[in-house]
Amino acid sequence: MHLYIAYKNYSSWSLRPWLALKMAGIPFEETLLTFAHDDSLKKFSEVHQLPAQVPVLMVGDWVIWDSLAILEYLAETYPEKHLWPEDPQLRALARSAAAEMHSGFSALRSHFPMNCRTEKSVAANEAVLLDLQRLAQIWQRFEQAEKPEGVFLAGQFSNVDAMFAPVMWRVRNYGLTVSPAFDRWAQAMYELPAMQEWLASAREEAWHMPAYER
Ligand SMILES: N[C@@H](CCC(=O)N[C@@H](CS)C(=O)NCC(=O)O)C(=O)O
Repeated sequence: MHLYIAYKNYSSWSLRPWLALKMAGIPFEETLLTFAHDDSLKKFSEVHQLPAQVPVLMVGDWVIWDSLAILEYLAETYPEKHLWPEDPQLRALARSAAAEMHSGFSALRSHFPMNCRTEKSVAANEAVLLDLQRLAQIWQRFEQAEKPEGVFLAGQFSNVDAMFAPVMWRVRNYGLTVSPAFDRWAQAMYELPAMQEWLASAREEAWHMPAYER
């Protein structure tokens, strides 16, 4: 199993399946393709007839593209890893939130690009404040749900935490405010050895992308 990703410092979509694989302890190889510093992603996408985007998971000679599709594949292929919650209601809640992350939060995503290395205080505009309020609502809904013990959204770590992982970097690194429940989750996510491993790699990268710097 081979995961293709982009810059660890900047590529929020790459982080999601990478973190799920690490947290589940599923062995995989990884290759970093860049899209602003050479044509490795372009060439890869041409060979495999894909959009020039990562993440992409290769399993043998077949291919799964798109972060959420990869997370679904992992959950199906490794049911013993419980990458979605077992309880159907909690699973539906986790999937709803993951899908909302996948298709929404455009203000937060565009105004506060993930940048693991940066740490600065940046004020949120009206549209971003609405996204932050929506995050607080989601966190409250998980707080009120019946779920197993644990610090993650659905108790134990699951795909919904992977989907929101880049939001932790955005909120933390730009000094944004969501809610105390979000802060508890964010601290637990930050302390994960896998997240620290990602951060260490991001810090080692020499690539610099002005469009992702605030
Ligand atoms: N919907 C896709 C989005 C993937 C995506 O936008 N990936 C970015 C990296 S974070 C990318 O490959 N960008 C290439 C480019 O901008 O040229 C997914 O969820 O996997």
